[in-house]
Amino acid sequence: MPGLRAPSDYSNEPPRDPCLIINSKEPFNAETPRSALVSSYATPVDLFYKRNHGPIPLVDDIERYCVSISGLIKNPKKLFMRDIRMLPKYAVTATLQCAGNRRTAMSKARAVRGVGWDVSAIGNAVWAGAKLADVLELVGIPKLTRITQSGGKHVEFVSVDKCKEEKGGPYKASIPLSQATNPAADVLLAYEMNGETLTRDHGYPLRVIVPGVIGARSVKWLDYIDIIAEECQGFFMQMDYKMFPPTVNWDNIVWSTRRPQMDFPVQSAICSLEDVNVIKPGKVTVRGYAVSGGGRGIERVDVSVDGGKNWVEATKYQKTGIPYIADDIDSDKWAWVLFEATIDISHSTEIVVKAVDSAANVQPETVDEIWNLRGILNTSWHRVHVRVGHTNM
Ligand SMILES: Nc1nc2c(c(=O)[nH]1)N[C@H]1C(S)=C(S)[C@@H](COP(=O)(O)O)O[C@H]1N2
Ligand SMILES: [Mo]
Repeated sequence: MPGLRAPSDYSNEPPRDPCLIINSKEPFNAETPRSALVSSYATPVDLFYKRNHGPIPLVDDIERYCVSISGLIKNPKKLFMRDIRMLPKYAVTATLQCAGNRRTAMSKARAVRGVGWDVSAIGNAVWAGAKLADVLELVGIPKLTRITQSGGKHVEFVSVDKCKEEKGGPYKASIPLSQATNPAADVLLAYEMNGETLTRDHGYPLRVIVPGVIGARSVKWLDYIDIIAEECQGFFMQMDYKMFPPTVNWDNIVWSTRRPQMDFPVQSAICSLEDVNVIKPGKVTVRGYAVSGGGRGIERVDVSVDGGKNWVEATKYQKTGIPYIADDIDSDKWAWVLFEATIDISHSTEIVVKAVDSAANVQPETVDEIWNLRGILNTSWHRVHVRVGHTNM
């Protein structure tokens, strides 16, 4: 691993913003405060959630850093940063969401295993770098290839970080070759986030961004790429990040019966309010985010002020002053929409949000029907409680 090194302890961690809400220190897992999450369309890098499985890698010498591409291809190659920077640079606005987002709420229904997260294991950023489809062309794989002549069907991304789940080995994941070689899928080898060089926490010097797919497949600190016949057999593909039915528990689980989760489902959350709030009676503006996977836009965001009996439609936007329309030429298809609804509140109640995506997929009403032992993909209606208090009390 020339130029890129993984420490075996936590004495070399980067500095971090004190406003982050820390869910675990080692490895470092932290999320954005709710109110900060929706104060900008692109999430500031310092406040963007950080999801790690080991100590943060270091670059000793960026000149020596390179990514090797080998496996089931004829001409393996080593690519240095200058080779990757020589390719056309694309900027893709994409929301990254951890499959464990909103896990804490799911664990309240029934215990689950995993790091607890509130509603901010998600962020939206402008990622810039080379398209993976262009990179793979450099090693002789044409655009829109499903299988290489030597039988390669998946693209595996391997990092250097030491993860205990991998028994001290590196984090890895794969995506299908057909997606990797499809320029329209916008899979990037990114070296910039929001116009600046990637920071160590987010994968410096180079990371994968797989838009529309759970965060776990966007491998940080890329070391090498392997073209393989079957999907990656790593822990995070085969023993984690799979959606099991509520009947499966730790005694009867058979991991091989389910596929690794890829696209994320439709999701939304209220961010301008905490779980329990005391407010004055009158007008309240409710703000939050809504996003779906696979490049599906958001068709509608519904807000209820009576626990889900009656609904009003929220206003959606991506750019200020331009109304958002799903699948419109101006919409960022991989990115979230922010929403806003001003409602009148006269008594204590429950405010609820749910979104509908462009394929008319909806969110489930409660966690019960989607509960799973790893606590992933909690996309149930998001609810907050408001208690109306009077100032002269
Ligand atoms: N090398 C490496 N890549 C990784 C991870 C990791 O622990 N190691 N975590 C994954 C998970 S589960 C998520 S949700 C995203 C988080 O990216 P972020 O920390 O930039 O927000 O990175 C993914 N890529
Ligand atoms: Mo994740």
